[in-house]
Amino acid sequence: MVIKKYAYNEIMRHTMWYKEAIIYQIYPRSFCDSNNDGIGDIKGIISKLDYLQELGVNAVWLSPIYDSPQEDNGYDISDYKKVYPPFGTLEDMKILIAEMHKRGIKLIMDLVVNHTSSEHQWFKEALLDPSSPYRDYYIIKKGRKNGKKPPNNWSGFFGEGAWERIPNSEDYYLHLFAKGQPDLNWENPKVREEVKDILRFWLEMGVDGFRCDVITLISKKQDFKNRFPTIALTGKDAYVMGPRIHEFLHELYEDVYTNYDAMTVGETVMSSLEEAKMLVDPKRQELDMIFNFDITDTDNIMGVKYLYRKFKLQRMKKVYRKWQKGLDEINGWNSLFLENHDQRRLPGRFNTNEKDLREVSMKMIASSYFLLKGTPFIYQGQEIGMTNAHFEKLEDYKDVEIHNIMNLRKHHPLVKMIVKEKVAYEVSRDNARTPMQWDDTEYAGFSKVEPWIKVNPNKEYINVKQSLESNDSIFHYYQDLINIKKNHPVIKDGEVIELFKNDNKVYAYERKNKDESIVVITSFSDKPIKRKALEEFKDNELLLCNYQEINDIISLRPYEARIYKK
Ligand code: ISL
Ligand code: CA
Repeated sequence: MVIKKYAYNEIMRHTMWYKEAIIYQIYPRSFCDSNNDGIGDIKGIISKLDYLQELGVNAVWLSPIYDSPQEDNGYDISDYKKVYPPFGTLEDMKILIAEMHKRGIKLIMDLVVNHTSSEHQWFKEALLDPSSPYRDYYIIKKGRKNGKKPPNNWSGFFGEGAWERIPNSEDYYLHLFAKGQPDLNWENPKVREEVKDILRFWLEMGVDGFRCDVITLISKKQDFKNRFPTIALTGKDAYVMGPRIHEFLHELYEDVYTNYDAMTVGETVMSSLEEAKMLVDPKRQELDMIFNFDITDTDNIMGVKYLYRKFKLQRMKKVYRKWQKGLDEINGWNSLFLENHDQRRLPGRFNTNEKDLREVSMKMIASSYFLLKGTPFIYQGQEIGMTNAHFEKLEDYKDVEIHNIMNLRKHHPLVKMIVKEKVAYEVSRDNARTPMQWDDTEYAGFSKVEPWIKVNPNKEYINVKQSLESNDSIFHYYQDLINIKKNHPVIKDGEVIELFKNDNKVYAYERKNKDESIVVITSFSDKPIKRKALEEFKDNELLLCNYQEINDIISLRPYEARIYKK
């Protein structure tokens, strides 16, 4: 839908629908396979829209469906205006959008424009002919020592150097991710025009917004000098939050987003709160929301997921406190998430339980983040408590990232010492990418043939069919949380007041405005605990609890969660 172009200071360009959104993330390769070739597809998604409607979500973030050689499962795009054929066609996308809109569900596309695939026509032309105008679409520099060494010492995200030599030349191209993902040169105005053209193409088709992949990496310091070597990501001070990031984002906003009722959420790898505030300050018109990873880094060291550290609830509380308050100060909006396609699954993480207390602890952790201020996200399978894959053989893992890291371990004793094999498996992104478990049949109802990645054998008892049948399933608990969010405006705009602040086991908060107050109490303890202060709630209405009933007001059973209306 095209709406009128708003003036610069009219920040109501948006209906700000994203503040009412509950967003479900779909990883298309693993969601539902309609034609039984082992790979999920768009028609498969269409067949499950009623399920999403039943859950109650009103927006979907769809991981990339564009044409791609799939070196990084679609985060390597070879044609932005074509659908990856095994996923379907543009016609299927139009049907998907129409069917979603019919059900009151908006569609947010993944926008991957820090890099393209090396199979993109632009890159092919750039390599074929050094005088091609496409050469300047990428970051191509002469190597040192007549091309024997890369232009500088930067390293990328998948455990490799960030440069790849162009065959038969002294030149190298920059790739912060896999070799097949050359970085685009945003300094070139033509590249920015191409991006705008892609955005308009999809907005005209009716999509409602974009999740902007690694958007904080698009501007690079232009000196391309060596940087101080670090264990991971040498050069990050030159390529994270580069000098022109704000200018580039505002340019997209001005030239494209102002014409549509679209929202943007940026994946802001490694940006500080101060930087994030600039990105989402509505007055600056850059992004509407960002994904920050401080919460998912509470169980690792320095943001390196292979360096596991024991989870402490206080650390998590501190992060929530910091971001809830921080963004409020500038009227910015938070995103709330615990899982996505790059993260390990929740059961067993953050002190929760993967075994007998899985259900109750999943409901607890759901309550802990869902009703904070911001837009909650649910990653496919999270709503039924899907778990890590626990594959024992490397060959069962498919992600380029884990294969790179295991390869590095083979050749570098230091990496081998630092990254434990078991940890590498536990944090592998494939844990989130096993087929969605629809039922307990051989391939979990995802497909009738063997899927591209193995099904988790626990589909026997963790699956959608069972979750829909059982009244007290995790699915129904999410449904209840969604209803609370929808029916109580205080969850959208109320203040966030932290309770039990110094408690090492209980995370609790109140959402409060002039009309109402809702209190969320969650115990991260796997043992029963008593808290006298709970006495205060004895006359309050209990909106939701992850146990049948409350016998003793001051006793919290393992992982108990309560939501009161005050
Ligand atoms: O997944 C990570 C580490 O295991 C992250 O560092 C991740 O690479 C980073 O958050 C960027 O992620 C995004 O861009 C990547 C893609 O592989 C991820 O799937 C995507 O979410 C490159 O496009
Ligand atoms: Ca298929």
